[in-house]
Amino acid sequence: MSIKLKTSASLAAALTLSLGLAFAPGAQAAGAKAISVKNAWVRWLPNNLPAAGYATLVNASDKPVDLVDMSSADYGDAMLHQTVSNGSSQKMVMVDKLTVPAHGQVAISPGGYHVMLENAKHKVAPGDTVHLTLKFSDGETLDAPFVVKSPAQTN
Ligand SMILES: [Cu+2]
Repeated sequence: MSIKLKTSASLAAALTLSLGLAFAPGAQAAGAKAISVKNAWVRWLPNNLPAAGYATLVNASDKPVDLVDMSSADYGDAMLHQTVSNGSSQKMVMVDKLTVPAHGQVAISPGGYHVMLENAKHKVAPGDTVHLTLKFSDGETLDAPFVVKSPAQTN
């Protein structure tokens, strides 16, 4: 009888332990960020002309997430623009939000979207790294490093 009790106590302890282990990865996933940034770079232009930031936003979660705001420690103004073709001419329009689809990605890339970077707060040159703070609709904030490239390094 005493042996049987001891066994069931061990079994209960083992069950508790395995449940604890089973829940651990879920807890980590809940704390992980939905959005990650890859291939982030800036096309630098001389003479204090506005620079353009490009990146791919990847959403690992099962819900769409919107990029809703951005700022930069290195530029006074950072705005999301879209290049729109209108027959033979092109113009830039402001973009209020950019949706990153669930388990998908969206490219901020030449000819489509760009982050307009104006009023550099200090001298920025090719080879530097600048930072953008990206804010998302799920409350997430990402500080993303962008590699600065000269026009000759890009296409
Ligand atoms: Cu622009």
